[in-house]
Amino acid sequence: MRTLLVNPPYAFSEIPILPMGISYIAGILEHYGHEVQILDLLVSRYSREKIVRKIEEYQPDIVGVTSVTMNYPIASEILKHCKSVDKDITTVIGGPHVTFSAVETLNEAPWIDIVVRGEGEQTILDILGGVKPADTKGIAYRSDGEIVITDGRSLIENLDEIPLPAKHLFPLSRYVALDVHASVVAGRGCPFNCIFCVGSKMGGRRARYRNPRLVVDEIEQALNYGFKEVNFEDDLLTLNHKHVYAVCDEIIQRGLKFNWSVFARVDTVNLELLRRMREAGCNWMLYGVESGNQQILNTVRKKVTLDQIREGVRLGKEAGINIMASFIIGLPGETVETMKETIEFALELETTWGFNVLSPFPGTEVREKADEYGIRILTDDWTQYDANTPVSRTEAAGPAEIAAALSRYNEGLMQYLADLTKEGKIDPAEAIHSKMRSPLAWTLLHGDIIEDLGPVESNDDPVDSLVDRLEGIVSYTREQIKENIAKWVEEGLLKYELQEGDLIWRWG
Ligand code: B12
Ligand code: SF4
Repeated sequence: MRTLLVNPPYAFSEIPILPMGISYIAGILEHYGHEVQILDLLVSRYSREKIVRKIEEYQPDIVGVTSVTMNYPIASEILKHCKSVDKDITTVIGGPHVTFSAVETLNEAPWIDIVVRGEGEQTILDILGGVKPADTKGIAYRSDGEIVITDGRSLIENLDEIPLPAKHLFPLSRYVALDVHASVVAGRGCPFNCIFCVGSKMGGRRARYRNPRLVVDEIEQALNYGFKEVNFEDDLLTLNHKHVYAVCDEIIQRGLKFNWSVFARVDTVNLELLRRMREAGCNWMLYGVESGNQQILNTVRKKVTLDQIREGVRLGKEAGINIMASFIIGLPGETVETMKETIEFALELETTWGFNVLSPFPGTEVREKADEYGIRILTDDWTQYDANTPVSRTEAAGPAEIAAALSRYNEGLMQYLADLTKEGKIDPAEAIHSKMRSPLAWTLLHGDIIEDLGPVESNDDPVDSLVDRLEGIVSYTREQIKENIAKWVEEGLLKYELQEGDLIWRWG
């Protein structure tokens, strides 16, 4: 049985990261001797032709795709294209969006055969192993035109039994050229249940942890691939201090020097822990702060106080870790006044901040009980559920008020960064944690520009020859292009060979 896993595209602004979900799925398939390939449409141009070509070449029995809400429509379209080439291919979709909208998905997309709900490692093995759908836990499928939802699958008890995610099956040089971090998951689950999040519903409310040695093995592997930074993708790495110390000690003992970042809650840290994290290389921590209004924090069940937030930020700074405070606007009870309080609070924290707009994703309590929370959902156009576009409103704050607040947040952040830069305290690019990692790499990858070049006339220097050609194609200065191309060639990310005197370039 051959499986093709497809990584669907989404916007550069959301940070193109090598996805952990299908890496884990690919890892377990490979481990159990199944043939598996990845078609990565995030770091290359998306086209129907490319999908068709891949299906014709590889002839998979199963195609699986992952998605979050905002790229569910394109993920579904990918499976539609696959089915149109070969109707016998079994099409499978997983990830947080479809986990909580399995029936809707199968109703609206007749080309999707199976929805995998929740963790997918054992489920995909069952599907490939020929277990009858009715006996396969954690899926939804059609039987005689009826949608069947099977029993839920228990969460994997011992995460160390799962093989390492198969990052090597992805086009790694492209991710390294983008200068994005490598993802590592040290544990799964979160005991909290904030009403706008499905994190704890996906990973469970009892957190499970991986052996720190395996975690750091995976980090070493990523560093060997050329990644320079790591982000722990755990919902809440800082929950279990013993585990965090063990991971940090392992990093320190092995003498690994790299920067890493985490998501955290302000009430799960103390100075000693943060200092150890800093010592082990943690240089950014993203706190889910959400709002500067206590009533809203209480309503969304954040279970922290404004004073705890102040203290958490202060401790992070004292430990020498850059803090990103993450806010959501448009939460239940939001008014023009509370949005003003939030910006004042963000400024008071004297740190960088990021802001999202509430996206009531399927499976969240705020969507399921929208009326109770005074939230009106304005659209089910999933492409707008990017958490930057207002798709819902409160009684007192609609899209116009939310958009106005967003631009005030933006201006406030820019002003704050400008002040710090003026005082020589920060490098602004570093300060925004450089969401825009390598836009040139993105332009080249996203447009398949290198692939489409064909033979490049060779002059004395291969790098110069490529720069000559690219100068007319991308809108960057010659210096910017040359600096990047030279670096990528040196790192082996971009390669060339001579064919009849011309250069043929490709990503390594
Ligand atoms: C790390 C993380 C990020 C990282 C990395 C994202 C990435 N693409 O890898 C960053 C910070 C970049 C990020 C960005 C965003 N994120 Co995010 N993120 C997470 C987080 C905390 C962990 C995800 C993770 O790596 N989990 C570990 C892996 C192993 O689990 P998994 O992906 O769920 O995969 C398993 C199953 O779902 C299933 N599965 C998944 N795909 C497939 C496919 C097949 C074929 C099969 C069989 C099974 C299967 O099997 C996998 C293994 O068990 C989750 C919270 C959570 N716990 O889910 C939020 C979460 C996924 N993010 C969310 C959101 C909203 C976003 C953004 C839109 C950000 C924003 N603007 O707010 C962007 C979207 C980018 C994108 N396309 O993914 C939401 C998604 C909700 C939704 N329904 O859309 C979540 C659930 C948090 C929340 N708010 O509730 N995110
Ligand atoms: S927002 Fe963070 S703390 Fe709240 S449920 Fe989600 S992962 Fe847990």
